[in-house]
Amino acid sequence: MFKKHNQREIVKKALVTATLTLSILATGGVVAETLKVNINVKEKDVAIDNAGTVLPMWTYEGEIPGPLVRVKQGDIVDFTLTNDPANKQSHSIDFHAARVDVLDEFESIKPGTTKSFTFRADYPGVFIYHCGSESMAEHISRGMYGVIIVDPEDGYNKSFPKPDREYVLVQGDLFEAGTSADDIKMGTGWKGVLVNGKQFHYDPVNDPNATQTLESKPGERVRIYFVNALINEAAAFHPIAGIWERVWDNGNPKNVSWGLQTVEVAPAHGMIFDIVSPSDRATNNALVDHRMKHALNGAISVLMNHEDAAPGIGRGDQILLR
Ligand SMILES: [Cu+2]
Repeated sequence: MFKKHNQREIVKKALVTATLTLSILATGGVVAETLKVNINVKEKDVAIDNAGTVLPMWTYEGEIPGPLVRVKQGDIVDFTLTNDPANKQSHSIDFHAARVDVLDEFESIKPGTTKSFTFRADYPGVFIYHCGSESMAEHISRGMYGVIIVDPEDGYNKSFPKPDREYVLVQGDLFEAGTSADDIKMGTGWKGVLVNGKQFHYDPVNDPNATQTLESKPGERVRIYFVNALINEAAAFHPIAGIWERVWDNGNPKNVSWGLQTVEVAPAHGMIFDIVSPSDRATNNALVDHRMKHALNGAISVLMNHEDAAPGIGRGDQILLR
């Protein structure tokens, strides 16, 4: 039924070992693709700040967040999870973009085993995936989360315009090393917020070790795919010195809001935020989780809007900056 078409890498930097097999299925003029995605779970030491401080984390593909998966609405995801034989824990994956059986597809698997399943990405938007194994609080907060973007089958149009730049921002928790699963669940031992795996990842103002910022040219439409992987708390996402031009709840083009300042993003939820900077001058924004204990413990990202913005940043494989 599915005709093998060709092979290419999905977001080459993000998906280290995952490969993507494209198949074309023509049914009544509708073209869907089957995308093969493989993700390996690795328990390993990972740097959680710009100074290179490492902690023992649990990861998808050794990175926090895990590989960015991007498909189009209607595509079939042919997925395989591998729990590395060197791991100690059972792990699993829960794709919020999938409609399946929690007891089947999302079951936990032991080290040295694999689990394969398929699902069709029926709803457009930006979705989290995460580990659902016991204790879910510990597995998520140790880094087991990532993002799947499902681009709408209708593509871009006047009400869902094509962005000039795109960035993925994922917030996750940081706990003291050695915090028990019960304490993590209740928030004891909480230290701060990781943005794409590091505190103040893109904030050289608050962290002299930060080397990256988000960038755009004045007047460009910048689209932020924001996912909140904090286990217990909502994020209050706000662009300091700016206004969200449009916000799409869950990233679905049908759920549009205009001209918002601060938007609550529930735990394990995602939204799309567009910002358009003034076109006649260079400006900077600080994209923050406006809960002060979040912002001041890591959840600030600088967006620089200037003529010298690097042409490749916010495009292609540079929408999730490692
Ligand atoms: Cu896990």
